[in-house]
Amino acid sequence: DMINDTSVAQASASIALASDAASEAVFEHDVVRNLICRQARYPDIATPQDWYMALAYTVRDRMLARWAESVKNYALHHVKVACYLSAEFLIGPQLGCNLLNLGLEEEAREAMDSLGQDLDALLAIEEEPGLGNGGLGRLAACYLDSLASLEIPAIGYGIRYEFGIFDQDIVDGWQVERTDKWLKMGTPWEIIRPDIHYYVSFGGYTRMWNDEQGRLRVEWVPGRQVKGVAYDVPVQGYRVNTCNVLRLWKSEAVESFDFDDFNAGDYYEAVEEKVVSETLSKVLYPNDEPESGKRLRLAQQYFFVSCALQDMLRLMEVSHTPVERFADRFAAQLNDTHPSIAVAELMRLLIDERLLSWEDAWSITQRTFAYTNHTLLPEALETWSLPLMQSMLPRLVEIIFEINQRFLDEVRRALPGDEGSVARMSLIDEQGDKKVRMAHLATVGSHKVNGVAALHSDLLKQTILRDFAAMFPSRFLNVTNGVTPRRFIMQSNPGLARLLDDTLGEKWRTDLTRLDALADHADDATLQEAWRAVRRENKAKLAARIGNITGIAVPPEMMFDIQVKRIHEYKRQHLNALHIISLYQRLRRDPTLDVAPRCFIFGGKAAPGYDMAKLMIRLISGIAEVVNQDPATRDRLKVVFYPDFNVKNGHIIYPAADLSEQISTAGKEASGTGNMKFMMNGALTIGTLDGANVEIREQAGADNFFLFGMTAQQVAALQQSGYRPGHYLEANEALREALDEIAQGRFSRGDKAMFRPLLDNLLNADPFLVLADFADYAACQQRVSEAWRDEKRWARMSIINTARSGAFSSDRAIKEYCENIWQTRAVKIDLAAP
Ligand code: AZC
Repeated sequence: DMINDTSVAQASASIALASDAASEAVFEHDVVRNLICRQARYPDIATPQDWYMALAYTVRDRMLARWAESVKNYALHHVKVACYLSAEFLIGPQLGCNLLNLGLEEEAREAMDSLGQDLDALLAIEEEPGLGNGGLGRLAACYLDSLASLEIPAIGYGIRYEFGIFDQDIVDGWQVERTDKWLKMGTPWEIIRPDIHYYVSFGGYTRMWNDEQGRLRVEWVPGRQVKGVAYDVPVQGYRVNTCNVLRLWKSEAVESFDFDDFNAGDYYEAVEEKVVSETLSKVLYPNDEPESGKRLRLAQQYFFVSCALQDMLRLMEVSHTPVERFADRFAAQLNDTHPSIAVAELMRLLIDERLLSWEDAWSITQRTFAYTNHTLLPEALETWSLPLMQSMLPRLVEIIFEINQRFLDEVRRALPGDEGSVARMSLIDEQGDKKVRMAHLATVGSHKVNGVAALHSDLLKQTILRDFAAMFPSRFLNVTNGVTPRRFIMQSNPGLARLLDDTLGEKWRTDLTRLDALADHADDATLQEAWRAVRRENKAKLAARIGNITGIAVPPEMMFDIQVKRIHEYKRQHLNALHIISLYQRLRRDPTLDVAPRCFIFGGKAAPGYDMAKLMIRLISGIAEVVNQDPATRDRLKVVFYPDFNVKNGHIIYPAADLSEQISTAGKEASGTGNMKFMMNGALTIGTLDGANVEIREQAGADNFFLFGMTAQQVAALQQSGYRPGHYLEANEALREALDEIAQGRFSRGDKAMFRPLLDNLLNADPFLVLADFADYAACQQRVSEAWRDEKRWARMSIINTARSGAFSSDRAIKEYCENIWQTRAVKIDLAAP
């Protein structure tokens, strides 16, 4: 009723708006109130963790009022909602970005100050939810930030892993994994919704029957069921009232398990089933490429996707919208193939449970889904063994078969007699053990398919999805990745943000392309001096942190040359390492050698089962151990392996980089997003023509980018013609010496066997052409050294890199998704003043 409605709106607005400049006292009061009412502590005995929680709840309250208002508006206006389906959301620490987006940072700082607490210290104790591996998961988080900031109705759907990506320790130079404990102290950022839950079936069999209307129906009689419960994380837009939601599913055992119906056998087996149910959302698979055949991984994928789709159908129901209009109300993006079983699951829900015809269901499905591919690496393309899938998801396999049959009929009509194309495009790989090709399922079930950088999208059409691109050319497009400037400039580099405000005004904060105007001032001596001052401070901060963590003293005047990302052969950390060794050798030989003093910083996790990547970490540690204590090079060369690279550590690392290493073998890195974070913060890039590097160089200008290496075409041609790493070894003495020094045990405390696998691999196979690109890389690094000597030139190049980074805002990317794929529009959320 009216009176009630008004009072609710007023209450909500007053909670949300309690953060006006005039209400610092209210904020402070709310913190103390939360300290008592949520932590049951008075200020005099509260721990820093208590204060953190009290502050976080105070911030959260203001978001929840906005969230309630956003939800009400979406429902009221029957708007289309973008649903981002992703097995990973690497959202990073929450308090700082929520304060920033709400515009509450100063207020919070002052309030905590008068309570005798230091805001920065409280920010530092937050454990980040590591619900992702790397680029793909972090991209999903940047996109949620942009969606909310652009006021687009959106829901992120994923998994609430109890254990996220492991924490990394370095012990004796080796990576040691420790389980992540992000939930140990509880998290203030989630709202549990026990009322929002769904049942997900596994195993069993299907049977056909005729219903009362004489329709032939299929029933899936599952072997067991799992319950998915919604855990909601609010996603606050920047300086707008929009607050969207990230809905993560936690698996639980169903309350009442009927042994007879489910043939569970006996009591103990049933108990075991319960344990298995709760295992589903227990842990994130720590690989940045799929681990084949892992039953639990497939179960996780189906689990969260089924919960998400059931949730979307429920939202249709509560807003009294007929299911036929599903695709008008939802756009669902498949973040890689991990959620691609959604294509078959939506068909199942529409046909078996909502009784739609195949044709109607298929039309809805194709109009709803779109698929983003994130990799061309053949070993990373997800397939599932058909027998495994049949035993776990029998009904879904039937539907996949039907999709395939109808699709291949279409192929045969288009390409009569071309059974080669039929076999290549089939959703089932029939060679050897039969497998379901998830990328094919995603492509066939979507109306749009995109790659994540221009080069990658082109290669996608030329290689793994070539037949599909030929048959459905208008289905394919590119959306180059982007990153959020809120977290990666404003939050993590406040000094730069202030300088940008002073130079350009504040409009760049909501329209990053405005940074462009900075280029006009690139030679301005005053700006250059201020620019250098900001960078010096950022570097001093990182140097201090490195000192604390590793004990290595790094002078902030050195060039900070940084490579942080997952450790992988295709990313070629070992190319960087070989160059450092050869530089070290040159410096020892000629102590007067005129090269820029440099600190090489590495960070990144290796998949626990990826021995070669772990050996690469050991090599870098070994080089650091030798180089850092050699008096001959002490002031000129430092090497650091920064342990446990994650979002939080990224905040201090990106703003301190002079040089960003983006040196993957051309054609292998789909986009990269770290490259963009570095660029925004004023680092220059040394890189190959790979992924988004190509566009970064276009934007920055060739003069402001250090390019080296083979092109993707040259890489393909060389590999085709029979690559011989030995050939490059013979031609390059520095390279021979570097490899030889490793072989002699120089970086393994005399152990000549330790790096044998790495050396053998480079000498005999070198699948990522490290040796072929070495000479050009070393020459390019020489140019970097020379450029560094000219302070003014370097400052100019740095300023121009930031100036041209506007194109790499995730706001730009999200606008492209909205316009070209989702057809979703912004909805303004107003808060009635109390
Ligand atoms: C990554 C790609 O390797 C990277 O190039 C890209 O920038 C990023 O996705 C976002 O598009 N892929 C992954 O991280 N993949 C997984 C499974 O983690």
